[in-house]
Amino acid sequence: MPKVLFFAAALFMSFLFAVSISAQSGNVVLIKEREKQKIVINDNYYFTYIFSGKPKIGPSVIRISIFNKDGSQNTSLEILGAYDMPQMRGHHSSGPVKFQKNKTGDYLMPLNSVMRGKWEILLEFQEDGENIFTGVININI
Ligand SMILES: [Cu+2]
Repeated sequence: MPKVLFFAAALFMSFLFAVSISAQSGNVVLIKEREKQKIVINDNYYFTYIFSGKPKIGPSVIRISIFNKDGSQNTSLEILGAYDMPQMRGHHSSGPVKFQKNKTGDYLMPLNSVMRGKWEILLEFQEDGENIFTGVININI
């Protein structure tokens, strides 16, 4: 029974996330910057990302570092992530996952790519519970 509840909750959460993303789909930024390049969140913050190794089938990790405009590190924001294959949407969806902060203040999310092809990673940055930036990174496995 708890397992059923868990799945129901997970489904509901992914539904909510999908709704919240699509409601502002006009504002989803296509992130073209590559690993380690600066990506502007707003006037106050920017971030960089890096993968643990080359994208390939199997588990990996995306690591994000957030910076204030003066270049100092910021650890006060929250990041939600979700990944999926756009050509078979929903089949390997991770659902929304909260990035976990590590000791050095970077934000981590595990990825698990189970097939070759195009994958998208959706990122939502929040400040005090409010969405301040939504972006998508496309990768080829
Ligand atoms: Cu697939």
